[in-house]
Amino acid sequence: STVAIDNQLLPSVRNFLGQPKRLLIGGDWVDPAAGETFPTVDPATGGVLCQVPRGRAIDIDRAVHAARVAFETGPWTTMRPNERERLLWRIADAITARADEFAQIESLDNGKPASIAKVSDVARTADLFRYYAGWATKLEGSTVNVSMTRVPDGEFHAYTLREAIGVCGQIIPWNFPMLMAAFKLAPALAAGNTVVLKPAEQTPLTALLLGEVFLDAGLPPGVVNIITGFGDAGAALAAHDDVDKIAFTGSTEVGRKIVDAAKGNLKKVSLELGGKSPNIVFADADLDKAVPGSVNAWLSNQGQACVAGTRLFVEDSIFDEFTRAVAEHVARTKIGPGLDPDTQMGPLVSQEQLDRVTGYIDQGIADGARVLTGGKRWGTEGYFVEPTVLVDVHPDFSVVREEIFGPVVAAMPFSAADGVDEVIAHANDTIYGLAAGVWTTDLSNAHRVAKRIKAGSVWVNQYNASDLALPFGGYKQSGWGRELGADGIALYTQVKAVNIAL
Ligand code: TXE
Repeated sequence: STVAIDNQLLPSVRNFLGQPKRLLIGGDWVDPAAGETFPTVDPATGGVLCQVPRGRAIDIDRAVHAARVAFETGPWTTMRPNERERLLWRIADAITARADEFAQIESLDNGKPASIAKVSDVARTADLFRYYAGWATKLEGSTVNVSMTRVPDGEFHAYTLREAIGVCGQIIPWNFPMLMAAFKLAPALAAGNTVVLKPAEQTPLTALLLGEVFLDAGLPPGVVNIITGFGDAGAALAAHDDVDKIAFTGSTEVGRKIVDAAKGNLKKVSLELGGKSPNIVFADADLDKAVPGSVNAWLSNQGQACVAGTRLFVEDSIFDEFTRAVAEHVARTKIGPGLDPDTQMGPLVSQEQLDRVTGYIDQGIADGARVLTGGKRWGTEGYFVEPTVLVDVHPDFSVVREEIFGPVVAAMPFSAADGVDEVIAHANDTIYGLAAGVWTTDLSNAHRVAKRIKAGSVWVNQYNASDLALPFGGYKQSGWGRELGADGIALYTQVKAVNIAL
């Protein structure tokens, strides 16, 4: 079998894997123009799960055309907002009803434990559609007191309208394939946009299943189009002159290419990019919570999280004790295929990521880092890596400076003798600014650090517990714009000012 733990597969999943896959364009499942396919693999074994259509620029063009027609001719854009709201709820309910199926497919394609995918990725995807469904009926402008209108003189009545942007391109990464698609789809749809979605080549499957759900729920043709393929398809979408907005989550390197590609028609751009987030533990922290919490900070999702707290700063007086406890905690992690119900940590997504992550570990060791636990590939089959704790690292090491995107943390001691200046300087010494964690029982300390950290999200006495109502995005080279919450709606709407001479 190509699938680890084959006997765990749901019949619906087996059936889905066996069906031929197509692109979703204009409400129909169609073959790519050039007829090409590519394999998607189970990262627990390296075996091929199924073939997926390889969309090219020509298919992106067909999809953009379908999205344009859907945007300009309705019924999507002329539909009453409360009908759009109900449709988004139907989508969420269908996702919830098929949660086990989504979780298994996500697990097979990405490697993450299905048990976690179900309560996290799948549940939060449904939550997102419900959350943004509520926004559909609450997109309001304001009346504005216009006392400074000069020409012509007289009386004025002015107001703003919040309107959809139009055709939105959305390029999705492989670490949270379904959830990252939902981050972008739910607000775009609530605001009445139409979409061309390009999932990551490593993990195209849950997007295709979402396409089924959209059609079943009655989403009009062309409102969401799904083109599976590689970076060339993403590049064509980012450069397309009839796309009004491009949203991207992925590497900072490709983020820069998106900005360049978008220049042609100056489409709106939002970016959620890499990170190298600091997680700061003060000696007064509740260590029973800070140890598992700091492990979750960098090990969650096999370490493949843009927010991962991979620079662990620990106050010097507790450094040895704390890092030893972290190492003991992670050494107990149950590693295995995602479909095994006992698995706590699955494989990395691909051979490329396995090579990349083990390369970083080897470089760290060559630079002089000491391995407290882990340090190498796990097993001989699939793309597993041991959870790895590195100490004796210098701020110049690549393991401290660069995003590794695997289960690797670099721990460093700091002195709080003169307050928080030292640790703040180290924490902010990065090109990134996505997230940060602070562990302390001193309330003033917590607020002081939260204020001085240059990052889009700061977590105090917890790590990773975000909320769909809270804005999420990066300072510095971690991105442009904020997804989720009210800010997420702002990314998919534009404001029109109307000024009337009475
Ligand atoms: O990402 P890419 P990769 C980081 C992480 C990881 C590294 C490399 O450090 O190790 O990036 O991963 C599409 N124009 N993150 O190479 O290439 C691609 O098809 C338009 C952080 O897999 O950025 C996929 O759909 N699109 C991150 C998406 O971009 C292009 C999540 C992401 O792939 C394109 C993932 C192009 N020229 C990786 N080239 C996060 N922020 O969470 C590729 N793509």
